[in-house]
Amino acid sequence: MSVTFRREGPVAYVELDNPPVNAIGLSIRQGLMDALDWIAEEAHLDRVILSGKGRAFAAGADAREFDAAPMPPHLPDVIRRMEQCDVPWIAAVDGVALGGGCELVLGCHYRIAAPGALIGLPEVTLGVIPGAGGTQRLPRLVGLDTALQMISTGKPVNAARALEIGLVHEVAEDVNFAAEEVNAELLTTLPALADLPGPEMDANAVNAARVNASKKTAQQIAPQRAIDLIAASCSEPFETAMLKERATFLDLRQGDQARALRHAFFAERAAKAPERLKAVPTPELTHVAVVGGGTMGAGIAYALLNAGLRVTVLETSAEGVERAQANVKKIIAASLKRGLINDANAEDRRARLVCSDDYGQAADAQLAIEAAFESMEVKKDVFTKLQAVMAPDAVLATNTSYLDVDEIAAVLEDPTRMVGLHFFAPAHIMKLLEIVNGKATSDAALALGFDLAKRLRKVPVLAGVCDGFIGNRILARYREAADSLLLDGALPQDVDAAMRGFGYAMGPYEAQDLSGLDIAFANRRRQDATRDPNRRYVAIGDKMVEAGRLGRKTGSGWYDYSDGQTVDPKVAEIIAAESAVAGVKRREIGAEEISRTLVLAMINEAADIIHEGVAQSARDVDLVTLFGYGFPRWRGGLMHYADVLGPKTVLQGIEALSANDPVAWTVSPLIRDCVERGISFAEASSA
Ligand code: 3H9
Repeated sequence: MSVTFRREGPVAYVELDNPPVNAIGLSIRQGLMDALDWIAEEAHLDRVILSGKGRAFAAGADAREFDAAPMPPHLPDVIRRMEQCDVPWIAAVDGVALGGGCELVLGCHYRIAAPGALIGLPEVTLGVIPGAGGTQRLPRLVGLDTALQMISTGKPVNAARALEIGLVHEVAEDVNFAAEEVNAELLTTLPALADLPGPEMDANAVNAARVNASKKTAQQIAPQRAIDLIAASCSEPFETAMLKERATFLDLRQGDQARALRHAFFAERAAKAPERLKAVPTPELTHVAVVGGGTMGAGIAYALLNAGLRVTVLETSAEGVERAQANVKKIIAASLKRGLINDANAEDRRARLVCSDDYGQAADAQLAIEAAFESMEVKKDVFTKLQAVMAPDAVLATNTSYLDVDEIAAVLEDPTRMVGLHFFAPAHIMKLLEIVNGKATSDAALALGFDLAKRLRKVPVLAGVCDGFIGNRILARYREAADSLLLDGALPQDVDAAMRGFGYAMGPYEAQDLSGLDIAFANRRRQDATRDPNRRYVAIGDKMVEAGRLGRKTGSGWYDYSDGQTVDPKVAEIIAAESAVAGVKRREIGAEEISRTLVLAMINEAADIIHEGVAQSARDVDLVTLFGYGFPRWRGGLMHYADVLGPKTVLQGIEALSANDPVAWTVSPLIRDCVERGISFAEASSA
């Protein structure tokens, strides 16, 4: 039974019971209808108290049902019946009341929240709009401006704010007790929100919401459609607007954006340790050593401190120790300033931090994460020292982005204890953690990596060893293909604009200016010895570095930064000179061709990565591109997008490009396989 109901005297208790978060699927909707039928038959009830069993009131409509045809009874009808019930309903909200859960609350006549409750309409984050009256009842209750803000951003409010805006009548520790105490006479006077007049129109507020949505959620349909409907609440009768809301909800639900956002939502939640690792015993993590207190090491250290762990940051000199200490404390201070932690939290984090040049301090750590300079010699030296002081079963992890984990592990007496833990900067914010499975890596070391990811609330993705693992290997191909377009006729600003148009927050050249052109330069030098001599090599990036244009840190890179970010004609000169050297006749390249070429380059590389077993699945590539590389979430991740295009279209696109450059555009066997078998990339890699 997903809904239970009983009475005690004049009080009926209706409880949602669909673990873990009371997602509102068919069984809850039907259960509520059954409860309504039962209430209609019961005499002398003066209230119905609606609550959720477990940690949530209700997490909203069950999004797993969104791929199938809607099944009656529909939620808007359930809520309308609650609202029109002869007996007043009281929402007793403990935990989250989101989406359809919040709409149930709005259908109640009286609303109470526990102090820790979170109430909101986050539907736009799933590419839909509130579809059970949220766009009509919320503005009637809290006013146009607040409703616009809450629904178009999808951000929920806490109990205190809910009280302030009038979303709930009261906040109480014991919501059920408070509901029993509400004055029975008062209850009979409370209106159904549907019967209230709509809010006064305020065109400025509506426009402001539109501008904000087009900035924060550019190209996304749902926020704009939600704003239309909220605006309609000012002028249209409730029932008419409800029909529009329903039609819009159903239309969006089956669209590409909603499918992509649902995919991202469920993929994130499915990112867990593989089944075989679940049974592997792991030590309880209490103390972690981090080697290197630079930007990356300090970010990792802070993430560990945030998760309640004791952290020792190891450096090689007294100055290094001082710098590490300052770097971590800077992050603590910034978090304090942003209100993410309070003074006591900050103090507690400082108390669990030790920075030292004595490796002996790491002796009782269960795990060490090396985040030292990206040099094989340096890394080998670090692990030799760690091995000398740490327990033989402690796990040793490297945060290398490109170096061979197996070669690093070879320095250890027991290479099975080595795993790659590839964090992304800033490590305390970015959610992705690539867990790199070396040739010798034991299941125990991998399992500890997954434990750590859970503890840090990161999205873990298992990766095999190769140059760049999953994410940086795709990134390298993206950049290579972009450089090739520069040589053929595009300019950095064209490429950046095209990729922003595709949905990235910034283009590849703007991103390189942020991280520094010297990093990619160093990688290209490392790859010089192994690069296929037949592969087209574009030296524009090298020329930029030679000209001292390393990006923002030197005041110029692909752009000039002396006065904001501006296009610098010198860059076009460097590029044109390289085209001339290569004997290339430059041509106009439009935005559509740029984004199509770059996305196909990434898809082809990712297909190889899956084919080689470096990534376990298309879904894992989606997670990496979404949570580490800024791929637009509303496109669902790189391989989800590839499936939207379809393997056949992908193949045709790559074959067309390969006619001019067969070496860089060798079609991945996975793509041919999918086309031949008539299956999607998701299907090909989920077996
Ligand atoms: C909607 O309501 C439309 C209506 O307006 C119109 C209707 C007509 N559906 O996140 P967690 C699963 S649209 C299905 O790990 P937490 C989740 O997959 C909906 N399943 O826990 C996971 O499953 P598993 C609007 C859902 O404590 C498990 O529950 N609502 C749903 O970190 C635990 O989830 C939203 O957008 C769902 N709606 O966070 C809210 N929600 O164990 C979406 C959760 O198999 N949900 N699951 O991996 C959330 O934001 C978070 O899940 C929540 C809990 C804050 C609730």
